[in-house]
Amino acid sequence: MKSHRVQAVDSHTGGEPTRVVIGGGPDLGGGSVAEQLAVFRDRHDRFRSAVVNEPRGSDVLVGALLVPSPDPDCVTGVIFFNNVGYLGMCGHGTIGLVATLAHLGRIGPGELRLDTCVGQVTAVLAADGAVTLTNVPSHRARKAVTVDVPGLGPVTGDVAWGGNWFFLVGEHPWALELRNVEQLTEVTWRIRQAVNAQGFPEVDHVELFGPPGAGGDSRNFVLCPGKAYDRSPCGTGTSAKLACLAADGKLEEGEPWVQESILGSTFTGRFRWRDRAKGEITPIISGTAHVNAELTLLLDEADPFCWGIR
Ligand code: PYC
Repeated sequence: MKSHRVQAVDSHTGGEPTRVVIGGGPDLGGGSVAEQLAVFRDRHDRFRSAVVNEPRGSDVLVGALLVPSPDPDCVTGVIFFNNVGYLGMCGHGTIGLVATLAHLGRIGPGELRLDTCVGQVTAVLAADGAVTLTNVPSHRARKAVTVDVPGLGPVTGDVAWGGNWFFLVGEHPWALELRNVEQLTEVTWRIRQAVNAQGFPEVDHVELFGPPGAGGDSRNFVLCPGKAYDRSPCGTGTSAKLACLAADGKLEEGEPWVQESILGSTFTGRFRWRDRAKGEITPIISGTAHVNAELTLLLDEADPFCWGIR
C-alpha cells in the first residue's frame, strides 16, 4: 500500500485561499514552466485534484506548485491550479506565494522574479508585508461584445487578457452583494457558457462590475473556471480591467484604481503603457496575504478519495 506525504503552506489574499506545495510534488522533468505544465497536466493531473479538491481542499482553493525555472534570475517557477484544471497566472496566488516564501524565510523585503507558464512576473515585498506584483502584459481583445444568454437576454461585455481570459460586464441589473452569491454565480455561469458558445471558447472567467463601497473605485464579482467565485478582487481580473480602462482612456498611466471584491477586500491597481498603439499595458497590482496553515497532506492509496473528489 503506497502512502505519500506532501508539504504545503496555506494563505489567503483578501479572503481567497492559496495552497503552496513546497515538497512532495511530482518531478516534471525540468524545461520551461509551460513545458512542465504540459507534463503535470498529462501525467500527474490526479495530484492536482488530491491537493485542492475535497476531502482535503474545496472548490475555492487555488494550488501553487513550485517548480524549477530555467532562468537563474527567477527565485522559482510556479504552476497555479484549481478544482478543474490549470491557470495561466494568478494574482492573488502570487501575492500568497510571496507571503509564503517570506514566512518560510526564503526571501526578505525587496524585489523577486517568478516564472509562470504565461511569462515572468516580478513582485516587491514591502517591510509591512504588502506585495506589489508586476503582471504579464495585458490587453483588451474585443470591446462591447453582445451575447444572447438563455434566460437572461443580451449581455454586453469586453473580452480581455490579464494572465487569464475574462469577459468583463459593466452594465447589468444584478446587485453585487455577498447575500446574492448564488444568483451571481448562476448568471455568470450562464454568461460564460454563452460567451464560449458564441466565439470565445478561451474565456474561462466572468467579471461583473458595480458601484464600490467606501473608498473603492469599483466592486466586482468574479466567477472562476470551476464555478467558485473569487473572494479576492482577482489579480488577473483586475489586470484585464486595467487594460479596458486604459484602452477607453478612463484611467491614466500610474493613476491608482482600487478594486473591491464581493467581500469588500481590495487590490490597488496601476498600469504602465507597454505598447500604446496596440493597447498593451503592464499591470501593477498591490495587495496583502496572510499565512494561516503549515500542513502535511497524506496521500494514502488505500483511501478511496486519495486523489480527491472529481
Ligand atoms: O487573483 O488572478 C487571480 C485569480 C484567478 C483565479 C482566482 N484568483
